[in-house]
Parts: sequence; structure tokens; C-alpha cells
Amino acid sequence: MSHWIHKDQIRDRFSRAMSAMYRQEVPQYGTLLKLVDSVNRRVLDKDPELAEALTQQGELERLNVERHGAIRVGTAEELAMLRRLFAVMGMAPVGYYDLSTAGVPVHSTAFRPVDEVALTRNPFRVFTSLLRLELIEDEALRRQATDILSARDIFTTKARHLIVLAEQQGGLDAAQAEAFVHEALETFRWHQQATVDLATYRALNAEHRLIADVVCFRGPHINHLTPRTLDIDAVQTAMSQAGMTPKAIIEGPPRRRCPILLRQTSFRALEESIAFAGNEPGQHTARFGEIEQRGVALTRKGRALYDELLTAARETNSSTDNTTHQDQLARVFEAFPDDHATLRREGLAFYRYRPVPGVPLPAAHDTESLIAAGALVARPIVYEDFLPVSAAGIFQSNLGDGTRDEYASHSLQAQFEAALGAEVIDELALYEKSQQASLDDALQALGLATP
Ligand code: OOG
Ligand code: NI
Repeated sequence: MSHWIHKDQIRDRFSRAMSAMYRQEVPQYGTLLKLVDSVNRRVLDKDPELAEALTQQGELERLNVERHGAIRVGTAEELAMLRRLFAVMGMAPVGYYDLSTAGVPVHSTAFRPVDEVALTRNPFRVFTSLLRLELIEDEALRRQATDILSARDIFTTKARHLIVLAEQQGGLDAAQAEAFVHEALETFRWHQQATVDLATYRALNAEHRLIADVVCFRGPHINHLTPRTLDIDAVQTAMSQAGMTPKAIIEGPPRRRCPILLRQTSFRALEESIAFAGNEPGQHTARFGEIEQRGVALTRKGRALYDELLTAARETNSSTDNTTHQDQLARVFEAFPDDHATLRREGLAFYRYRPVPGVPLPAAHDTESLIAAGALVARPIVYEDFLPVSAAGIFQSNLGDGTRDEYASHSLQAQFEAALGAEVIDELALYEKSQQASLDDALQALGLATP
């Protein structure tokens, strides 16, 4: 037995430490956690069938530790080191998101656990964006931003040391893991002190608020932490009652009997007082709150249908009133089947198969016959990733007014991966593999394995 602390455990500790830190920094986050918890309890009390299904899927135990966060970094070196930092906690880069087409000068990935057991233990994810400085048109400003970024180190010396140690040893012992959590957390802490003077901040802010947010501070402060709710519409209403102002529109698909992908909404949290270099006081908004509701992961075919319907809905609907928006969205999404049997049979969504031992097997051994006979059950696989259109909406709602038009640029996954120092994992391949493995195991358990 190795004496290294399990990566899942380091991640679990880290995500709890991050949550505690953020609760201190942003009191509204604590209020939000309570709201989400009480709505989740109410949903489960009212719907024992859902509670049972979530228990079966291993979803219930992770519900109250489940959250994602987001950060933005400025250089390839920072991104590559973050990859190594997250690897210590069993988190790998999954997916590539190009936000430039939505007027946000970044591209992103999500660091998250990938295997089923790790996801059940603690699915902590960090949406991580790399600033695309090349999109700054003014050359002098671009050079200035580059210089400022190259002068900072967002990692503590001890954190760097512990990352290298974990790589060399193949893990961390108890004391090292504790020190790692402590040191890694420093990278994500808020700094009230900017590294630049007010004039520099203003110049960068005028180019894009996001550029100022990344360049003017010592590190990539965590900008939100998002708990998972079972009823986002209820939390959206509860937020208003608790004095928070959620963004007008819930992003993503409409409310459905069978939730798909991801629905999200956010609220502006804090107008921060900043001490700029030379003791000039000023203000910056960086941190916000967000909630999410997760549904079944879609196949390539399902995702194509989702994208098509979302585009159609966006073309006909520009309402900033959530009720109107949701009604129109729901109408367009009538074209998307809303029962699990159809979603599965039509290959629109991913499912995990479980054998039911002791059930007499039907004559035909194909998946449909086995399900009809009750020898096999299929449960939805939860979507663990993000949505670029939704993410752009979340970015924009928290950048305030004066968002700009889209950048004339294209997706640069290869360039992002060069900065990252690794390829991003294709999320669809993960769901596909998980579905197939569960089917293979189930057939084997039923004595139907094909050699
Ligand atoms: C990230 C915004 C995207 C999500 O959940 O889609 C995001 C950011 O503002 O840095 O968090
Ligand atoms: Ni988010």
C-alpha cells in the first residue's frame, strides 16, 4: 500500500478549503449555499422518486459538495503550471471553449476529474480561461500588458516545490498534502492591492474589462463558485427574495421533465475597493455568484440538435424577460424529445447500464429487448462540462455594460494546447466510453458477454 494521500481526497480537501475561503471573501456566496440547500431539500422531499433515482446514480452523496469555480490567467506559463497543480488533485483539462466569437478575448478549458468513481467522490471543476493578448489591437498597450504579466508569479515557492515533489514521488504524503492545499489556495486568493496604477488599469479596462481583471492583480482570484441545484427556477426566485439580483435570463435549455446538459444563472456580487499603486483608491468588479442545474449528457447527435434549436430560439427571441424567454425557448424545444426512453433509443443522450440479476432473459439479447424484459436498466449520465454560449452569457453579465462586438478571430485549439502543454480531453469520448463500458459490464454480469 502506498502512503500517498489519494488524489480524490486532496481535491475534496482543496474544494472545501476554497469554498471556506470564498465564503469569507464573498458573504453572499454563503447565503446562496443556504438557499440552494433548502431548495434542494424541498425538491427531494416533494419528489421521492427523484430522490431514489439520484441515490441509485450516486448523485445524492455528491450534491452538497458539488461546485465549480472559474479563473482567468494571462500567460502560457501560468496555464501550464496550473495544469500540473490540478493534476496533483486528479483534475485534467477537458474540453475546449472559444469565447472570442462572443466578444470575450479568452479561450478556455475545464479542469475536472474524469473517471466515474472520482466524479462521485467530488466532481470539483475549475473553468480556466487564458487571455488572448494578441487580440489587443494597440501595440504599446499589448506590450505593456505582456510585461506586467511576465513580472508576476501566481504560485508560491512552496506550491511550485510541492507540485514538482508530487510529480517525482508519484504522490504526496499526509503532511505534504496538507501543505499543498494550503499553498495552492494562495494562487486563488483575492488581492485588494492592484499591481498597477490607476491610469494603467483604466487603459486596460478601456480595451476590455476582462483584460484589466487578469493583468492588474497578483493572481487569478477565483471569480465565482457555483453550487448545483435541483431546481434552478426556484433558486432564481428565492435569490430575488433574498435581495440578490440574478441576471435576467437563465442560460441553457428550458425547464424540462428530463433535464439536459446545463442550466445556469448568475448575479453580480461585489463592487470592490481597490488600492492602486501610488495609493490611489479605485473600484473593480470581479467576483460574482452563480448557480447551475445539471441534466443528462448529450451525444454528438443530441448536441447538434441542441445547438440548432438554441440558435433558432436566439434568432426569434431577444426577450430580456426570463418568463417570456423561457416560454419561447420551451416552444422551440418541443422538437427535442423529453422522455428518457426516446432520448436513449434515438441516440440523443448518454446512459449508464446496470444489470438486474434474477430476471428471466428474453429470447432476443439486444439492448432494447433486455430493457423491455427488465433485465437491464439505463440511467442518465450527468453532463459534467460547460456550454460555450452559456459561458459567454455568464462572462458578459458580470463584465457589466459596454461589452464589445465579437472579435474577428477563429478558434485556436492547437495554440491553446501548446500553451497548456497537453491536449485537452474530448468530453464526448469520455461519455461514450463510460456508456459502452457499463453496457459491456452489464452484459457480462448477465452472462451474455460476446467474446
Ligand atoms: C467564466 C465564465 C463561464 C460557466 O459556468 O460557464 C462559467 C468566467 O467568468 O471566468 O463560469
Ligand atoms: Ni461558472
